[in-house]
Amino acid sequence: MNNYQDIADLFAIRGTVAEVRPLGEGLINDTLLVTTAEADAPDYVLQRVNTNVFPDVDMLMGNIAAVTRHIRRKLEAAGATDIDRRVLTFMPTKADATKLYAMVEGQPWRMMVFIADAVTKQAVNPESSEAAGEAFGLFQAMLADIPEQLGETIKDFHNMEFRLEQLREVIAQDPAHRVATVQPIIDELLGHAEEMTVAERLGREGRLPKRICHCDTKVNNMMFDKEDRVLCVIDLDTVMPNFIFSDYGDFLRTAANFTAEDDPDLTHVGFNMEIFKAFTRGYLRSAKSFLTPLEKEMLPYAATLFPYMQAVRFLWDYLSGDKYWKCRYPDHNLDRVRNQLTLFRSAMAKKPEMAAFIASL
Ligand code: GN1
Ligand code: MG
Repeated sequence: MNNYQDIADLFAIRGTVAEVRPLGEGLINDTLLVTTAEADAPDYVLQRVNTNVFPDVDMLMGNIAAVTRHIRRKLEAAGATDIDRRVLTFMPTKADATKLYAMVEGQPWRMMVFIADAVTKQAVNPESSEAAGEAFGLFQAMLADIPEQLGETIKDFHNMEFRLEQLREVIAQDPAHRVATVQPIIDELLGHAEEMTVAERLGREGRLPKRICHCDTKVNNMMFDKEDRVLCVIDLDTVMPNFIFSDYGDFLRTAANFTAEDDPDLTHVGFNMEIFKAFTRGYLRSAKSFLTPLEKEMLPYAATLFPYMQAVRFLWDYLSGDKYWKCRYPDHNLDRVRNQLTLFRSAMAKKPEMAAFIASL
């Protein structure tokens, strides 16, 4: 069965399928829009789960079911209107009402309600950063008391000790014979290893909790309505327990860089304090309900941790022979490393200014 319409028919949706066509400008044809014939039935998004990245589909969809159910209850309790646009709704299969995905020729597919009259954004300005900060903080806040124990959909995804271990291993093996060419970068990164793994140590000492995080907090992972208000957070595949630094730090890594993460012109790279301030203001507004003083105090560390972690991950891939990230030219990964290392240095230099701003709020 490779007809999308047949796949769509496996799900217990409201209305009858009228048409299935690719959604968005992505080249990969695994996200589709399913329109229904009836005016009062919603349209749907049909999506294939990438099992190379997410091998445990049961865990993945179990997490998503728990998260969306919990947020829905919170919104209902708060008397929110428009709940179907404020949280994603995944559809059960016809064969098994407890299952939110269907296997088709070894590939898992899922179906969710399409959120009408909504847009995503690619770029941020201070205004949308503040809205994003508030929305991601609210997302964490709503999930702070989720009863289910969520699984790690990508094991050790944002574990800095693990990422450094991976780097040390590939340095020892040097499979692509590139270690000698990047020794100064290796030395600089490993020189910060101790201070950048402080979260893992505090976690072991029981001083830093893991909470449910989104773990892919880019501005294009939220939907806005026509009035530019945030409707909801999407792309829930990486939702898992982590230190809250994941969502705070990774957003700033992408949004507060003056340029793209692979810009080879390092004079463009730097940490943008205007975006930092706006995002932090929004985030603290909604996250203050659950953040501990230590978590709050460590937010500037989080802003430095993610450029650092990304530099380590890109360097690991470069030394491995470019196996994880797609490269458009031979030293693409090395340009990414240099870019993220430059951003890391810039963020490190601004840590005192960040701390002063947070204290002033
Ligand atoms: C990957 O594919 P994308 O852009 O959503 C990576 C992130 C990195 C990012 C860097 C599952 O995300 O962790 O920050 O590349 N996601 C995974 O470009 O590894
Ligand atoms: Mg993504």
